[in-house]
Amino acid sequence: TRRRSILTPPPHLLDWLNSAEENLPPQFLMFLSIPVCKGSSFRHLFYACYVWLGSIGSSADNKHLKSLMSGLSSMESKACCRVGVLTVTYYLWTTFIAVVVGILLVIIIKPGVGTEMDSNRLGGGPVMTSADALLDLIRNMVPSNLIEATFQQYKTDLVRILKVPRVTVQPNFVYIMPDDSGPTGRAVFLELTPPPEIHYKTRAGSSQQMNVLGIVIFSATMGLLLGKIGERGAPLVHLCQCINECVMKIINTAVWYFPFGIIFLIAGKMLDMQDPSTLGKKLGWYTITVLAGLFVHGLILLPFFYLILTRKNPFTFIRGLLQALVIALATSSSSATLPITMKCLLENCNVDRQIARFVLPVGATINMDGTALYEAVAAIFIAQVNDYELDFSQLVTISITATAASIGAAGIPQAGLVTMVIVLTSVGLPPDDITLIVSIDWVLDRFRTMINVLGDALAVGIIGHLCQKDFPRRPTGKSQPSYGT
Ligand code: DAS
Repeated sequence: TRRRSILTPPPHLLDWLNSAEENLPPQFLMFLSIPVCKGSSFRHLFYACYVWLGSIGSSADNKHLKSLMSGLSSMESKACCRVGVLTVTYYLWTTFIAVVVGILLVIIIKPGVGTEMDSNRLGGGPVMTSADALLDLIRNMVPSNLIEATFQQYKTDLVRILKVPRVTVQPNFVYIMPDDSGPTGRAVFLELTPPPEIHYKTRAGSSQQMNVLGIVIFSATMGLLLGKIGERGAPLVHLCQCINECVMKIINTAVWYFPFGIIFLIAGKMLDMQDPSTLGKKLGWYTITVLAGLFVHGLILLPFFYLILTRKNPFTFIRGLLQALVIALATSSSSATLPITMKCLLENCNVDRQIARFVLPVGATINMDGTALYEAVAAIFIAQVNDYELDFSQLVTISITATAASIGAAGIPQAGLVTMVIVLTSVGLPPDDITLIVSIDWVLDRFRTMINVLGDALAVGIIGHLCQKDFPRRPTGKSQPSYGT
């Protein structure tokens, strides 16, 4: 029998978790799993942070967070911490290397130099030093006490609306005690991510979730503990539907006008140039620089790391990932590709299920080598177009903010273009200069998404190989997986 790890919940709770995991939201699993873990506070914290990271990455697809959960809870505690620390270290290291590759290439190729942009565009505003930018980045990561005040207000409102004696606010959850009977009372969880939802057990025992407003209005039909409004809530329902219609109308109209807006933004930038005809040529060199960087990092450096660390042929492993790479190229979304990547790893690359379910969801969240490289190149390209000299400290700032921005980018199309604002503002460049590169971004996004997916998958192969000895023996006598034979 396998020695129970301190992170493994008691068997009956683990069974309940596995049975409930199909219906419950990932944050609930994290919320519930922390109290059942024993052991040192560090392990608690590590476990919670790790699962939280996975939940961000997998919230688009709950089942991957649940696979992360079951991968975690079935691992020995030492293995769990070793794999987790290795994973985060490897991801940060490869992302930083990608940024350095991008910076070196854009400095050597100089795609944006010689555009003679109207140089007085950058002056006038307050000069932001690199230190300011970095401190600003850290300050913005720390939630302001506004959130705390909001939580407090929320608690007061909830106690009033739901007519319950007590409400406990957790990050992302509000734990509502329907009566003062303590934890044995019928717990109702309120998820704070909009629209706020309530998770509860109906009399039939199945777990349901509905928008708070929906429940308060329809509670008569749901027989819930909340106040009874029923038909009297019909006007409010109609109002919500009208508001929803208006919002959709506004969004659809705005989407129709986006292409025209982009054209005029680009035209405005070209008018700032002494010789607008150079923009096309510069964009061509910029595209070559990004693609060269992605090629060097994705098909030379990452396979080299794989070869050095596992002593196996990396291209055999990559061949097993072709389906996932094609999907990444087609969809420009590493989150949408996640299930295919998992399937390729398990079926073609024969990696261990526990490792794949442990490493991949977090990689889809925090590991975007292609995006980090692209943001560093784009920021320096924009500086070159503006004839704006960057000193060494600003290059260091770009490497740090590009790494941070790639961690914050979602696995959806053109997310990297959005988070690039962080990088540009950190070195005093005008964020609206993104329009210089927006026309070519939809192409480059596909290739950087491929490298993001490739980086995550190779990490599974490498970490699985390095932590092979940590895995509990397979009771069925199945041979241990071989990584990328
Ligand atoms: N499209 C993003 C992804 O899915 C990458 C990016 O926008 O930079 O990984």
